[in-house]
Amino acid sequence: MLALAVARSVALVAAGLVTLVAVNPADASPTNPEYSQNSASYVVAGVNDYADRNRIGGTGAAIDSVVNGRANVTATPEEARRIQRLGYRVIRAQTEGFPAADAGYHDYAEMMAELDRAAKAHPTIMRKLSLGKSYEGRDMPLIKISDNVTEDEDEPEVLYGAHQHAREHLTVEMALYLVRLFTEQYGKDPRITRLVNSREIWIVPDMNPDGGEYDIVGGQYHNWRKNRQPAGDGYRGVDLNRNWGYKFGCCQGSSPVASSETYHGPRAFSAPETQRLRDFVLSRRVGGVQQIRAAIDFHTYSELVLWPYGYTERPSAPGLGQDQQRTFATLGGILAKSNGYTPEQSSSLYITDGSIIDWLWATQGVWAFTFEMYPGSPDKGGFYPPASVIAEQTARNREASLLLAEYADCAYRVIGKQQQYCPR
Ligand code: CXA
Ligand code: CA
Ligand code: CA
Ligand code: CA
Ligand code: ZN
Repeated sequence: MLALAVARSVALVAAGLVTLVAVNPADASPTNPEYSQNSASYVVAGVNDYADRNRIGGTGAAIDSVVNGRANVTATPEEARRIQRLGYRVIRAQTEGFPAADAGYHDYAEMMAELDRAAKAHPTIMRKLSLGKSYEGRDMPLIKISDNVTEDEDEPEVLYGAHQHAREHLTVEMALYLVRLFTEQYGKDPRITRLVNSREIWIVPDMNPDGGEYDIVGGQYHNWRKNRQPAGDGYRGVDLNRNWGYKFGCCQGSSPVASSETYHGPRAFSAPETQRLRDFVLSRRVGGVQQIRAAIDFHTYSELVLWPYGYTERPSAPGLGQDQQRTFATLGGILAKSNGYTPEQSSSLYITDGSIIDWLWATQGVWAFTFEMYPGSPDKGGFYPPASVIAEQTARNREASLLLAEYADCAYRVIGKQQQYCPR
């Protein structure tokens, strides 16, 4: 991103725009409150000379490029009106969806349509439900896949979650892949059929629909991570993966500062989105027994399989004895072997407090993993790999996702302690 910004500045200098203070949308800090106020892309026609460019720049809008008398600008609605009052024709540029080159990704509307289509095509094994609404009022879809899907059978339940972090769009594709895998291969692939018959599979494809839509507004990326709730001091966004209620804000693994990328919010579960998923998970306690036994929370990027705890470097800690730690590490190793990721305790990456996996394990006893998906390094696209990698990089987690569902009956099997811990 830095390299791109430099290249663009050079282009601006070459175009004679040196006197403009052009804010490149790529460098506009995502935590700059001015920028956060719904800037969008516009095309301004009739931009022929230096004076035109300066008049437009003088409104506060950022000129991103000028080609054949048309300027592409990033502007707030007020700045766009100012340009119009100067007598220019202002056209709202692409305002919806991913940049054209990445159209293979699903924006929120496309994701919902895909889920509706799948539910309609497989009504006996799939239901599309809702966790409730995000801060901005978007429905947060919840998918259940199982035979006898309208019944609550006494079967191990598994949870796959995606997109706590707005810019990690590949994770939504991962969730959609799992929906297609379990529905389309049912009755065809015996392994999938067995899992759908003997498990209750929950998929949350979009934990952060507001952040995800904001990240692609105007058909360009904004490098946004958090949700879109006002955070104080004119800033927006709580880091959802620091807002969970176990050891919240305990250990310098998150920030109390509203502008921070890892702002944990004023209190645990202050974000509507974490509240929604928390309430759903708590609703899966039946007779005091949590039905969800295993979970993967998908993120990008770094190609890692991570397990609790994130808040401490100690391998064992309250609620995580030696057998539990060995089970996490062994199962994590098995999953990582299947996808080629690196397995490690989450805190060996860096300390995090208030993450979902710490909460799922410590308070609900769920064998919870974070997967950091493709790419392994920033030079392969970072948070924005091209849509051409979607098929391969989601299928890459087929085996790990199935293994997790299979081990959900008794994860202790991986250390040979099923008799002791899962008597029947
Ligand atoms: C992570 C996730 C869960 C527990 C510990 C660490 C990594 C994750 C994060 O910081 O929340 N990394 S990411 N996806 O780049 O934000
Ligand atoms: Ca069932
Ligand atoms: Ca059940
Ligand atoms: Ca069944
Ligand atoms: Zn993430």
